Amino acid sequence: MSMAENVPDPNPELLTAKLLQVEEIAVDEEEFHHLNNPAESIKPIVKKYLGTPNHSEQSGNKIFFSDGDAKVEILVVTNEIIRVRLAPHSVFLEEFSYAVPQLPQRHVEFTLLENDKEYIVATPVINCHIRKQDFFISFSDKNDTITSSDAVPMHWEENTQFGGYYVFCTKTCQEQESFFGLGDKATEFNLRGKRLKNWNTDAYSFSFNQDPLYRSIPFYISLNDNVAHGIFFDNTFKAYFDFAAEDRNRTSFWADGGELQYYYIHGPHMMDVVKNYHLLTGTHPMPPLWALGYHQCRWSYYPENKVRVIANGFRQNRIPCDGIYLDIDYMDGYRCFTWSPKYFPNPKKMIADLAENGFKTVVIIDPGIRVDDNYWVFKEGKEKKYFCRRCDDYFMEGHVWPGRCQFPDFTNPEVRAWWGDLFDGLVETGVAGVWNDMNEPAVFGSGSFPDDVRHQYDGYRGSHRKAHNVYGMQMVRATYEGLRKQLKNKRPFTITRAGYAGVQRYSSVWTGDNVATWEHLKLGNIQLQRLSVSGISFCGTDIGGFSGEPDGELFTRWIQMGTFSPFMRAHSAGDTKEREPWSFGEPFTSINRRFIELRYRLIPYLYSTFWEHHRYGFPILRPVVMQEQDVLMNHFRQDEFTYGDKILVCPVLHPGQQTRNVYLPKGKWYNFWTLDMVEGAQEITVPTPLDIMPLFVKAGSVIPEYPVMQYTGETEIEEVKLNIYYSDYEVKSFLFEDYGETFAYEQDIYLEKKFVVKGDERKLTIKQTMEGLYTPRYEGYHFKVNGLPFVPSRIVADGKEVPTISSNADKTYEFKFTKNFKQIEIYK
Ligand code: MIG
Repeated sequence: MSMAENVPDPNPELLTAKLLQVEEIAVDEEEFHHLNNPAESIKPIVKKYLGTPNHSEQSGNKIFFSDGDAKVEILVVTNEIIRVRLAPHSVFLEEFSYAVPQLPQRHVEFTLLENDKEYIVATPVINCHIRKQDFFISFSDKNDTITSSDAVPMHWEENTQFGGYYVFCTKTCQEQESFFGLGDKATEFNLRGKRLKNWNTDAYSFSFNQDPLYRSIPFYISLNDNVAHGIFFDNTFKAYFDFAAEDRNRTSFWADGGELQYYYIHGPHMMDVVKNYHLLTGTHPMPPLWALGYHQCRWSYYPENKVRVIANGFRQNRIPCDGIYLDIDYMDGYRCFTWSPKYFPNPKKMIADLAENGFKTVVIIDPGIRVDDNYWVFKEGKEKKYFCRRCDDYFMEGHVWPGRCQFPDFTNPEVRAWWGDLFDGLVETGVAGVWNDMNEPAVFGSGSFPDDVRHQYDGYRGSHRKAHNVYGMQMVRATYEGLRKQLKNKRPFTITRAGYAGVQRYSSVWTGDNVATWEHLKLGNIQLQRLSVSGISFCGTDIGGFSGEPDGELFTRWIQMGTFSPFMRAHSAGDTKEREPWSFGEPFTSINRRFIELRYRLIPYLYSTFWEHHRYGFPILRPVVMQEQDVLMNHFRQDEFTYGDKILVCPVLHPGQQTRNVYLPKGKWYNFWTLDMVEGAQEITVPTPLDIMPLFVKAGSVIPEYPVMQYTGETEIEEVKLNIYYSDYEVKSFLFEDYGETFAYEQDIYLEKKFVVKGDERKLTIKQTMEGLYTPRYEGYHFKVNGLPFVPSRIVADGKEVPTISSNADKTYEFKFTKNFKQIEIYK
């Protein structure tokens, strides 16, 4: 029985029915068999369930349980993370994962207990229970709250065609349990009630609820009764998740092959789960500062003169921009690593001129290599046998942009090293970043590679069934590692369309070919929040929508939301009208400029948030439910998020919208535009004229700000502005500073500043502490104090009276002092 096409059914009632049926057939057939027929003793292929665990043995952090045939391994990874693996006939696959290159090396203490009913593996934080009666595995915390438990024992079914097993895990779903995560899925933020599939797919102009999309991130967060946990099903095969869709009491995940292997990651807060997921799969490296600016893309800007005109357009219109992209038409017949002699006769000169004008050039590179014996990349790859092969040993050939192509096997480390070195020419020409597209992999006509394509898989071998979902990740890994080598100590910038869990270690992502509709604006908002809690914080949408035509209003609303996307790039398909921030005329141009300027003003804040992500595993965008997971209503809020932990962003998602309801989590907030203070834990209605997208700042925040520049680093920063928002309770803020473009931070060359703000009716105190080895060049801060409940009579900084305080009509106060201050008191 082949189930490759059909979704295997996790419903145990149905399973039992099937099982009975098969057994009946087996009995019938028996009558026709000769007595000595050796096939007689072969059992029919049915789903098999774990029996009863009768034995346990321990080796280091691993404990094994067996039912006599199948074996289960429980690995204590950390106090909060336990991994579960199943081997149907007791033979585990060799340990290898692209997602988890190395398990965290931490000291863990755990005990193995046993009573009549169960075995218990107990860490100081969680217990893993293995029930003796039926091998059910469950997890609980130290309050004896069961957070996750099997609804049926883990099970599997043999795959006679390919070998291996379809593997299944089914857990109990609670009445009010919610589910989040899984990467870029184009559906509601809360995944309860959905069944979804992971199989990287080129999904041009995808629609709401279309599945699968470009990425496979088999990680979800469950939240029930204020306790969160995560499940990371580290399996690269086509995989399925059913969040109480088929049966409201069950959540299942299963895959077409590979091992049933998952990590249970304990909360209790969603933030703890995400941080621990990052501990397993890594975080984004620090981006070069320019990558946080505004980027302009189109399919395609060419010839060279067009690129120059667009670049000049930004400077003439005084709209900041750091990155300009060259889509496939810059190449010679779409051959990777070549330039069209007709359209780009002197790319080095063009890139140098652009750089002079403050632009970084990013070029697209696809995986398909044109079959052409006069093309060196093809020749080398062919000679060295670096291209993917079919099972019967023909090369994997398919049509993509260059025509007939072969495809490097990026799962081979030698191929990755070769690929990385191919970038030396582009780097030498001045290219600053690389955009990897079509790496699901996408093939015209057939969609992707056939299942039988073989992959080296870092020595562990596999068919395309196993390698498909990691192909894109390994491509961008090769790209990133190559660039990192070529750029010496400079940070590369990479962006990829496809990816698997852990892809964040090598790249940023965009959500692919969206559409210029209001629905897609709403969807993009959800997708970015989802990517953020799924490990991929450095993400953005094609601002304006890739296909179709936005009007000025939609484009401007998208720019507004994009101002708060960790990655901010406008992009459009070639058959659409010009789409630069000034293309729609006034009032749109001015509003777009104002928001892009805001992006640049907030760069030190975003950069600090990025550090918090890189170093500590916090997501950059945080959905409301992450702020207040104890409020059930918040499990369903999906159109607001915080940018870092201080700024609440409420995108305007409807045409002609004059007002918007906003939910403010508990605490005190300042309306960014009016500076009005608003109490949280309530919904309010705020006006949303075209030039306003509601933004709120948490009371007590210190928001660092740079002067507006036309591109990052245009001029030396002479002073950093600190926007202080009064609070009567203590609030901490951070500022991270370093060179912005090297890896010196890996040698601890950076500065981490901490601010603590606290006020009462008579006084506001701001304290600063610093750690690190970096010294910024600027000397002073320019303070702007918002929301003071009194008129300040004097300000004392490190014991000295501040001579000049200027007061503004909106009751804000400004003054200057050295960047090295320790404590400032503002007195009534
Ligand atoms: O088959 O390179 O998603 O951003 O502009 C289309 C051309 C290939 C798809 C990408 C899109 C890009 C386009 N690419």
